[in-house]
Formats: sequence, C-alpha cells, structure tokens
Amino acid sequence: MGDHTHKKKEVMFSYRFMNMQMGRLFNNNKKLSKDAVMNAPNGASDGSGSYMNVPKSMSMDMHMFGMMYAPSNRITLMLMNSFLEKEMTKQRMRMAGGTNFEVNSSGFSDLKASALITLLNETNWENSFLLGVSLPTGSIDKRGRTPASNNTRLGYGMQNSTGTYDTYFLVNNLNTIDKFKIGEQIHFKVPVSGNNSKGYKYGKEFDANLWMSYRILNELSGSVKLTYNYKDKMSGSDNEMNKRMSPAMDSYNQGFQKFTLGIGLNFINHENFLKNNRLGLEFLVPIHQKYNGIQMGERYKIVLGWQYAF
Ligand SMILES: [Cu+2]
Repeated sequence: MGDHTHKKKEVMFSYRFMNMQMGRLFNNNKKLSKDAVMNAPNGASDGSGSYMNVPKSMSMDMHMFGMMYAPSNRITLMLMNSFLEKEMTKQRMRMAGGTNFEVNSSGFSDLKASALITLLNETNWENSFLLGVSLPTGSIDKRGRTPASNNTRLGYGMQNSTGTYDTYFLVNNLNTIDKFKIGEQIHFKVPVSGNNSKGYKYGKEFDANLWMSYRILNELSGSVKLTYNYKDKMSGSDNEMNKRMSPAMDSYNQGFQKFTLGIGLNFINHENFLKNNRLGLEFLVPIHQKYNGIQMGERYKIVLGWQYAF
C-alpha cells in the first residue's frame, strides 16, 4: 500500500491479511529465558521489583482494508484501516505457580488518510512521495481478565491505537529493467499531538525498504525484500498499567531496530474474466532484532493480499 500511484479516475480496492507470530524474549539483542526475566537483575524500570509475569507468545491477525482514488494523474488519495485480533499467552512467576494464562483483544485500528504525489512517471522509472495522517480511531483502553483483576487494562501491545494524531511521510522509487523491477521506499512517522489521553506517546518510526522482483511469467512474479525498521522509545506511560506486572506493561520496554527478509509471489490476472485482480503472498522473517529493554521477539509474518483496480 502506498507503493504505487494511479491514473486519473482510477479506483482501487484492496484487502490484505497478515498473521504475525511473536515469541522468544529478548533483552536488547540477546535472548533471555522466561525465568531470568522474572528475576534480578531484570526488574521493572520504576524500581518496584522483579516482573510478576512474562509474555510467552503472541499471535496477531490483521485485516487491512484500503481504497485508492486518483482525482488526477498527479494525485492519488488513499484511505486505510485495519481490524486487529490479538492473543497473548503469559506465564506467571514460579512463586505464583508458573501457570499460563491468556489475554486477547480485537477491534479496529487507526484510520489513515493520505495523498500520493507523482513526481516522475516514465515507463522504466517512476517515483512519488506520500503525506499522510493517522487518526486515533482505535481503542487504547482494551481490557481483560488477568491474575491481577477481572478487568485490567491490557499491555501496550494489546491496544489497537497509538492514541495520538500521527503524520507520516513516504518516498518511493521504482526502476524497471527488462523483467526486473527494483524499488526503494523510505517511511517516516511521527506523533504530532502531545501525549494521548492515557499519558503516553509512541516514539518516531523510520523504515527503509529495498526490494527486487522478477517476472517469471506474464502473470507471475517473485520478489525479495530487505527491510529496516526503527522505532524510538516511548515517552510518558499509562498510569493504570503496573510496570511490575509484566515487561509488556512497562513503558521502558518500547522501541526497537529490526532487519527483515521477505520473499513473495505476485499474481496478476490479464484475462477478461476478473481482469486486473492481483494476488500477493509474502513470507517475512527477522534476520536481526534489537529491542529497548525486555520485549518479545518477532518469529515470522505471513501476508496475503488482494487488489482490484478499475
Ligand atoms: Cu492502488
């Protein structure tokens, strides 16, 4: 999404499904056992003691809906939102029995509106930039049952919104050389309002993408992608989250740097029946990850996408 523009009066609908699996605990770039997380020297950042439970694994399903419309050849407008379903398994400390429990949340995320401006649109060389805003339409008050209470506000990762108005900026470049396409993309996102209603805001984000695709058949292409993601520390914290409860509720454990490798297949239909329908499948694995504090690492992501333009 956001990697291409449209011609005047063109409309495009898209749906993408992503499943992300997380597990394994990291302290900075080193793996840490669950027991070690709940013992000294690893404690809550406010000095209140060691963590009482620890996240073991997390699964997230993301249903992303998008719409694009080009009022002119130079401008493409875009609207996006996603529906998130998250489930996290946690383990309690040994003194509390070491048993597992699960928390889950679901709901719509933040609505994103943007405009893509075409800079260059030649057969073998295209580039564009995008300006967007993200509105805090999702919830930052997802609650659930935990050993602490029947109605606890869940950790940051279980919430569906940033809670802030954010702006983002994207630059795209695409070169076509025979059956190869080579693309570069830079993305920058920054919260522009102050702390959200619960007293915090997420750090700035910077992402860079380098990808290459090869047209194997007229309808089929394969791609490789290398991504770098950076997210800064969080400022402020949610007072209702007890930092000692879990690393996932400690605002210190936010922000990261990741390198990810993705491989994908794309299918575009040129036949009259269901013409201009596109399907894409991508598998992404982290090759290097480094976190601020103690966080669950990423294991893999699968993205299945469908696009239809007319
Ligand atoms: Cu489009």
